[in-house]
Amino acid sequence: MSKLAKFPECFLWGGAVAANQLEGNFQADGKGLSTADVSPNGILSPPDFSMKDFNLYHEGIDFYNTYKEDIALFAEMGFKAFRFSIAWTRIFPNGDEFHPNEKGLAFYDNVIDELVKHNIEPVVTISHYEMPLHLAREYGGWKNRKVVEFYERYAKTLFERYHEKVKYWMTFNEINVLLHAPFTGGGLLFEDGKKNEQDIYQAAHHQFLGSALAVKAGHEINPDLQIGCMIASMITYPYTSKPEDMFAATQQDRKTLFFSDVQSRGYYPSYIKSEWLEKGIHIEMEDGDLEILREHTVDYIGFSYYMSFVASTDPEHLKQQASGNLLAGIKNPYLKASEWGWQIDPVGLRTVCNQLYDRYEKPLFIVENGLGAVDVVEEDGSIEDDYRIDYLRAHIEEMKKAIGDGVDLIGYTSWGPIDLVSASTAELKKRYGFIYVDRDSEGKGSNKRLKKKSFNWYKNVIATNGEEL
Ligand code: BGP
Repeated sequence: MSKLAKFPECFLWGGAVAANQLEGNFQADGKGLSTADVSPNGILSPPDFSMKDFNLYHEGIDFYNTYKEDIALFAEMGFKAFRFSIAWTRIFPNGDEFHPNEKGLAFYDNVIDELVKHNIEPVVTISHYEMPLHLAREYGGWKNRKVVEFYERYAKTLFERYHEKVKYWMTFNEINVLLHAPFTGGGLLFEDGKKNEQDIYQAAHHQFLGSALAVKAGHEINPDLQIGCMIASMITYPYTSKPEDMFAATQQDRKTLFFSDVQSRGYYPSYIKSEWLEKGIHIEMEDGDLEILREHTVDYIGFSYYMSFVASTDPEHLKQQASGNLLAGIKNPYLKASEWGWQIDPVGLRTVCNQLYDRYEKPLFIVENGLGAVDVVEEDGSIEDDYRIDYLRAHIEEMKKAIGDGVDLIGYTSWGPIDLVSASTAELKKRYGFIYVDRDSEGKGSNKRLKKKSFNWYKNVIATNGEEL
């Protein structure tokens, strides 16, 4: 690594959240029901339409009412950027309306103005793990081409309203979630409950179109906008140096890179066309679709990074399972894991940065990373989360090395700077924040905010632009 490696002066340090995991107030001011509102057991579980039971997503951490106080705390830490998502259903409650809900827009006007007031760059995810439930149930979700039009209208509404205040956008959070959790990723429901790849890839085509049309509209409205993709990066190592293991790792990586390949390069790679041919998958396209994909590629590559994965062709290795973000995998004997079994691999982040930059040669933005852990509040109210500091420090060190490798890295927004509802477990037990929220998985507690030890640590990281870790 070059000893001179430094974070650029304008590096976007901050944090990232998603509407459905913290706003609560799920029916306030005309908001419609979203797919997240009927996923009370987390993104990987099947939806429950009965809505009878308590659902923590409906309450979040009440950010809908506390955003001012919370943003003031982010400002105190020196945040340069704050990534959040807009709930589609606050703007278009059913998704297929012609006119947006002004009250929903008013909430985001306030959030954005509050950020701008504190000199925090707002970074907006247009769709983070949710869509109007009406579009899922009445239209079949993203497998229906009509949804492209609804999404385009929604995205345009946001660009028109916020293009002077918001420069950085992402079209879909972890777009590759569609393969692993098709209801969360695309509002897809299957009659027999079994995933159907034909529908999934058809929905992917529609999302790629929606994303490219959003890029087109955004750039027409304001050419300065930076509109990125966002993938859950899942770098895969071969378990051994056996050539077959290496090829298995390559194939597994393609499942993720397929999405950024299309969004960044603007065309379907030959490996996916071969796979579709082999599986008898046929994607319906209209004339002009491929031109749209080619002409409106993303400006930067956004990605989350929590862990790395392992591939093997040996059935014995396959038995050694580790859990993970969206996907379970094989245990890596060289790595320790979080309490939820996610394997901690800071060096993997450097490798991912290099892999993505080599492949696309576009700026990279790490928009999620962090450690989910159980935090304990001591009698004096302090929270000694040294484990979180260790995790973040190790990852930031590797980011610095990646910059030394020549990677153009523009920012880092760690996941959940304030505790919020977990996407996979739907609980408030797995916490990521620098700011503790006094609320438990049953929704009980004062909802008070407390600074963890990591609060001041991260504040100093930002103040020294990553020089003091
Ligand atoms: C990512 C999602 C986030 C987030 C994070 C942590 O995949 O984009 O929404 O929640 O993972 O996951 P979890 O909350 O399950 O620990």
